Amino acid sequence: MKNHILTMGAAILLLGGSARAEIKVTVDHRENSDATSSFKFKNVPAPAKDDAAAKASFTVVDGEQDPAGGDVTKLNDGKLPSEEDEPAENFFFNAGTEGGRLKVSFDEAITIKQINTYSWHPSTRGPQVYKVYGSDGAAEGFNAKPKPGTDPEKCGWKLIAKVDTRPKGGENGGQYGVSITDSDGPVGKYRYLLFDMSRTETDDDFGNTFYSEIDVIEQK
Ligand SMILES: [Ca+2]
Ligand SMILES: [Ca+2]
Repeated sequence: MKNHILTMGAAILLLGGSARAEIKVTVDHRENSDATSSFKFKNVPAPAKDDAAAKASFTVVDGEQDPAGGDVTKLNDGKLPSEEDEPAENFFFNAGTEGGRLKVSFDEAITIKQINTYSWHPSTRGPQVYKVYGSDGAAEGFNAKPKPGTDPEKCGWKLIAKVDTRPKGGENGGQYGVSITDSDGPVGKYRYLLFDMSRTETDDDFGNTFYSEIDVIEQK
């Protein structure tokens, strides 16, 4: 009990003096009835065409692409699906699989201001569940392609954010926009990003999210 009280005291002190930078995950959602191909949200910027991700290369590090969907270039082509169920305009991991890992590589380390991810589907493939890591690739023992079972944080990657946009109840379809920022400046300076994506449910085979675009906005 004594320990517990001490811990609480320390936590309050930390909060009291918090001018510390903090990663912020902003989630926005539009119901199917309200969503349009422009992906306009109240609190998350609309997808961009000329962001830093447009010139980056996207590769699947682990998992299988669903052949019914588009390939990874759908994530940075600046194009968006025009309707709620348009597999060819989205990238998603294969039906019946747990998800997978995607790497985004830039030519050199860039200062990242925002990481924004967008998805659209009428039901359980709408919400986004992922962790995103960053790396400059310089750490000793850096693993550029960590497979499942390998914790990226143990091989040169830093956890940037955990994202889970699944609603607590009710309908989970629609359009989702996520924006990862920092309360006090850039998100970080990274050459590589790693997305560890999970399916949203296991009730059926169709829980892997329809990702329409991933934007990385550089701090100029
Ligand atoms: Ca883009
Ligand atoms: Ca796209």
